[in-house]
Formats: sequence, structure tokens, C-alpha cells
Amino acid sequence: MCPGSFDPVTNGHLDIVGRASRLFDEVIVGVLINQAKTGLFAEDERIEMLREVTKGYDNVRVLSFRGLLVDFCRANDAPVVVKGLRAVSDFDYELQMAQMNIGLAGVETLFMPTNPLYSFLSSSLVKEVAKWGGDVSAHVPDVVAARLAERLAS
Ligand code: COD
Repeated sequence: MCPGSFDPVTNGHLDIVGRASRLFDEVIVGVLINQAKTGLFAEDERIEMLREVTKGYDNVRVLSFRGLLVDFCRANDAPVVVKGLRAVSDFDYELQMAQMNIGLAGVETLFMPTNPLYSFLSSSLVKEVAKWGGDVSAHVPDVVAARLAERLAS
């Protein structure tokens, strides 16, 4: 299970999903739908972009979920969560979530060090740069760069 908000998917996310797809028979990309937080992109847009950029991986499926990640893992028989770690700053919170998830349901978390090319990359930074007209084409797939330009053009 590769979970996240993916608002929108970046090359950093994609790197982790691609590496997970080589380690596991089956990978689910789980898109969290958080009703309390409106993202830039709606649920179906995020899923559409993710399906487009992962279509080259035969063993990757994109699904959305609400509520607890461990319940979603259980419902889909996914025993392992794969997370990318960008820096020490990610570790603190990720460790807390990993320990909570194993305590709640025995769901393991595997941490993968980010590709150094993407260690500074996050969806929020990409949105911030794109909002002010900066070039994000090196940081997101083409389909995402086009959607960002379209969405933030006004
Ligand atoms: N390089 C490598 N990995 C990256 C990069 C990058 N540049 N950017 C992101 N990632 C990876 C990280 O592993 C990150 O966790 C994941 O991609 C998703 O990133 P985002 O920003 O899209 O998503 P988040 O951080 O908003 O997602 C958080 C979750 C949805 C995973 C979390 O909130 C969750 O599990 N929520 C469900 C509710 C729940 O179960 N809560 C209790 C938790 S104990």
C-alpha cells in the first residue's frame, strides 16, 4: 500500500510507487479523501492523474479511501505500507504513524529513502511554485504540469 493525498502526484511519489512495484507482486496506491480539507484537485482528478502516470505498471492499482489507513489495508489484504522518507524531518511523524498502525492492526511500514533528486519535493511546494508561475515541469509528470497550468491560470 502506497498511501497519500497526492494533491497532485509528483515525481517523488512516482519514484516510490515504481520502486514498490518492483518489490511486491501487487501495489495499491491509496488516495486519502479528507472531507475536512479541500485540495486543489478533486478526488476523481487526483485518481485520473495517478492512473495515467502509473499505467505502465501492470501490478499497480489506484483506489481512494476515507477513514483509517489500517482499515483500508485490511479491506484490501495489504499487509505492508510503503512510505518514502525525504529527510529526518519526515521521520518523526512517520515513525509515530508506523507504530500506531502496527499497534492498531499489525500493518507493517516499510520506509524507502527518497531518490536524492526528489528529497525537497512535496505536493504543496509544487502548488506554491506553480501558483506564482514557476516552472514545475522537472518535478511532476507532464499531465500534472498541464493540469496545474490549467487550474492556476486564472
Ligand atoms: N520523495 C519520496 N517520497 C515522497 C515524496 C518525495 N519527494 N513526497 C511524498 N512522498 C511519500 C511519503 O511517503 C508520503 O508519506 C507519501 O508519499 C504521501 O505524501 P502526500 O503528501 O501525498 O500525502 P500525506 O502526507 O498527506 O499522506 C498522509 C497519509 C494519507 C498517508 C496519512 O495521513 C494517513 O494514513 N491518513 C489516513 C488516516 C489515518 O489512518 N490516520 C492515522 C494514522 S496513524
